[in-house]
Amino acid sequence: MKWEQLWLNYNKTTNYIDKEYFANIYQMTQGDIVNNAVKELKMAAMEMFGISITVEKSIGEKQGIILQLNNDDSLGEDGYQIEFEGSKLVLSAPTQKGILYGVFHIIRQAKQGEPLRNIHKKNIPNNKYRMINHWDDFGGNIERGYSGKSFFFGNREIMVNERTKDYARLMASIGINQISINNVNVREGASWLVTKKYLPKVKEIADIFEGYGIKLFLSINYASPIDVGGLDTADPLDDKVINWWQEAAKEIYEYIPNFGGFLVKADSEGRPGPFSYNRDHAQGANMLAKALEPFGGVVIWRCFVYNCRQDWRDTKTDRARAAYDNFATIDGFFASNVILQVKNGPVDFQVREPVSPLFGAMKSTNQILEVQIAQEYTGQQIDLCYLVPMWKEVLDFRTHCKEKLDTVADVVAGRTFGHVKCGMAAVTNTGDDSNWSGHDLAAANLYGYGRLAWNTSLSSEEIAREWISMTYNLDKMHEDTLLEILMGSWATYENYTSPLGIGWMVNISHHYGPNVEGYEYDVWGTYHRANHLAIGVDRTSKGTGMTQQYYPSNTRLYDNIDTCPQELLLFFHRIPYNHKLQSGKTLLQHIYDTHFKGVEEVEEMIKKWETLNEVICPVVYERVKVRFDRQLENSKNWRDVINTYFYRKTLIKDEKGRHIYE
Ligand code: GCV
Repeated sequence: MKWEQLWLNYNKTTNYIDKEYFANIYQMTQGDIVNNAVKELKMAAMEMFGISITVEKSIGEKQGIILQLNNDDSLGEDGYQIEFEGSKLVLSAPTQKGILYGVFHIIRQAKQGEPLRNIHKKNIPNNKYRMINHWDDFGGNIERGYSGKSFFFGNREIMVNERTKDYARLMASIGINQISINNVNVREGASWLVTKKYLPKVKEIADIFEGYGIKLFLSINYASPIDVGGLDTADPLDDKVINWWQEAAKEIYEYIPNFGGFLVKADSEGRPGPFSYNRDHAQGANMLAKALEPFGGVVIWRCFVYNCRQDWRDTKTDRARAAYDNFATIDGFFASNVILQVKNGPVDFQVREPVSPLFGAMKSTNQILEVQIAQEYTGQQIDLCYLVPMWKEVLDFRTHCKEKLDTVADVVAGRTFGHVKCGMAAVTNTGDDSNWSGHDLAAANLYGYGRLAWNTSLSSEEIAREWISMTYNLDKMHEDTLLEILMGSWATYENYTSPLGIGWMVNISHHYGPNVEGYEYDVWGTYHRANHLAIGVDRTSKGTGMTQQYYPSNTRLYDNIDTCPQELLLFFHRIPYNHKLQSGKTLLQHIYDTHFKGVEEVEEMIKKWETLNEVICPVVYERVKVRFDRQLENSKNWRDVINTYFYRKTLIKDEKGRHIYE
């Protein structure tokens, strides 16, 4: 199957002021990564300017780009510096990786038509870990995948080909430096990936990744000592188990010396874990950490641990409390090469959630923020939902764990508590579709995640604009149109789906389309408890107490119905339909209005897209158009299901007299 090059499609650029720099490369350091960096420059120079680059190993007279190592430790492992010296642009870094990132920066600058002299001198990523998680199954399907099948696995075989390389290039170009290739739900024989049955082939992927500065991780099955090793236990304190993992780690590093480590989903949604042996998660994680430690590996341990066999009649257990309840009390007990991976919200990647109270709560534990690029609950890459604004809100959230440097961005960058193993991870939206992400515009989320993980102070708009100009050749007016489409899309999606942070009104299992009571009487702990008078779960100090998991000023903010941000009102409070919001509207009228508005906004988006008909290539234009048509149908369905549901519950009519089905 053919695949596209996304933002690395270096189409012709005319009149670029600094193109002469691309004529000569002075490559002062050799190695796989820097050689790949030079290949990128060659490709870009040829495709953008028709220039065939000359590469020399010593610095000559002609205008050009110098690539060299430096000793500037302040740049860290991945940072770089770009300076001008006479007719030369000097790109230097302490590592080859830094040079690779700098090269992609130069190409980005040129592709956007920006003069090279505007490049900032030093560029150091905010986050040390900028990770991608694949939920690719060994059989080739992708859990929550909406863009085809896996390009790593098919039929329990590992695939390594040109696409693997193009993928590594794409990821490196946006600064990704760690990738876990298999699903955290380790099944279909994927437990065996850590054994010599598959390691030679995993190594082939790891080698390609390494050439682009990326470390490979594997998701592991906590019960592997039983399922693979034939032991009778996976108890982390059992010597046989400890030994089994130590031997497994040794073998992995014999094949892949640069192996990153393990990603672990334990005691979650049916996955095995230390709870089965009455051990806590620190004991569970530390055992693996010890096995990896001699080789420099890390354990990334997910905090998505909750009771998924709840009784809907039980109003005491609150799933939103679970991650904090399970982990905050064991802060300080984790080994230094364990990193806890925390989902952005306390529940599960809904279109609107508060920030997880675990951020800022664990002062002595490395933390990674996990977001979901795959649009499981946000339209499944059929509906458009540009997610960078959501991630920005999460990163900018002030935890109040300290007076200063207390945002989530500070915590996961290590600025708050001085953690060194931390950063961001994201569940990817890629598959083997020719455009990688199903919806062409969903590639903005993939691109945006990488750029944001590198530099959390970039704005959503800057990132969107950059992605547009890297991907399409549009004039300013059309670029603005596409920007507007992207920038409004999260709010639009939120408008026509579940209101004010209540979440979950989706069809069960596959999670697309409305089903208001789909999860209501089920076991997953995701209840809205609507009756004819009110809706919502009281999570305040008077209710489940979940608000008390935040630092006091946030507890107060959320506890008080008058100060609680409106968009989270139904997450934290149980509210009667006639409650007046700050806008002066009743809750019910707000629900009706946003749902009518959401559909109108989709219609607007489509009109805007249609103005791009002549300027976007026909294949892409049509692909997106087809998805927009489906989105319109979906939004109408949501509007009508939600409005009808609440009308039937309350028998209160829409003030504006619009049509609501009875
Ligand atoms: C990989 C949600 C998804 C699951 C996913 C899980 C997780 O529950 O629906 O498909 O499993 O999150 O993050 O582990």
